[in-house]
Amino acid sequence: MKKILVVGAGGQIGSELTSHLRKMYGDSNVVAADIRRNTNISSDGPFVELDILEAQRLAYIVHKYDIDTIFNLVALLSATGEKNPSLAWKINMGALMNTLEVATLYQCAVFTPSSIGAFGPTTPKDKTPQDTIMRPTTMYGVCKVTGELLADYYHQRYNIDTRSVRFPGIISNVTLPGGGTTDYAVEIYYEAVKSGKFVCPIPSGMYMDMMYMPDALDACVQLMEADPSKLVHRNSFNIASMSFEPEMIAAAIKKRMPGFEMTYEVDPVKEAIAESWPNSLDDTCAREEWGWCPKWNLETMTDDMLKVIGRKHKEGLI
Ligand code: AKB
Repeated sequence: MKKILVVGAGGQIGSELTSHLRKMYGDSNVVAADIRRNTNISSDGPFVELDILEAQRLAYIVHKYDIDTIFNLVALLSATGEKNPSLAWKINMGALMNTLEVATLYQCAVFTPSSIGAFGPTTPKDKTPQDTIMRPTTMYGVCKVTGELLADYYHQRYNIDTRSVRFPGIISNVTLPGGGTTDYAVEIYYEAVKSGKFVCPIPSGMYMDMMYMPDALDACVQLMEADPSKLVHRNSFNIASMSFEPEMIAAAIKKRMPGFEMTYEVDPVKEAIAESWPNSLDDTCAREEWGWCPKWNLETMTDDMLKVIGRKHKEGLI
């Protein structure tokens, strides 16, 4: 990767991935693109306004900046997708198709994330294997499975270097997620710091895979830098670092903030989505094929999240 374009750079993953890549590859070599200007990512490197559904503008930007790698992070997430399935299909698939077409024109490598949402209720729930039943029941999941197949198709048919991971819920402290089923695992830290209380939309006992942002960023870079001859799979790899249910994250916070209290007001849409997803993934293939090895767990992540969000709160930033 020498000249990188991050599309959807203003989002939860995009904003941190852009800074991470700029530190590794140089500010001027990482172009951030988003539908609207975002001061966090436009101040220390090139920024372009881009609606990814405009394929010609995407092609113009790739050509202008001599891009060799595109990270496509544009997506409507699972809960929002269920509110407006046709819009989710239009944006999620439109973004990917345009990325793949432009990548074919300019011979770019492409990273586009899949998700635990690619699985469904008939998938084995625990230690979900890499290659298994994928019959999702959400529009988000339908887009993710279609996306995996499309990215593999462009690799086989046009020799485009497409690679991807199935992200779990990503927990971070820079940009808030929006519209996901796993968002509660971010919101709980903010509410703990701001009010000492949290109303959880996910029922007790509902396990989902989660990951701290630094591990997610490492996964993106490590996979895109991996030796292609070692990759048996491409689109997309199971990756995992921790799996927990709401009581466990609440207990980790309570250990550090004894006054913290969590109650439940379950959101039936999120409950149904979470119920259809795996409890935990088996990431053996990612470990064997490109050396995936997460560093964070629930305890170390909770220490860091409360420290960073606590500091932001003291400074009046949240
Ligand atoms: C969501 O909850 O929709 C996302 C995901 C797991 O892909 N965070």
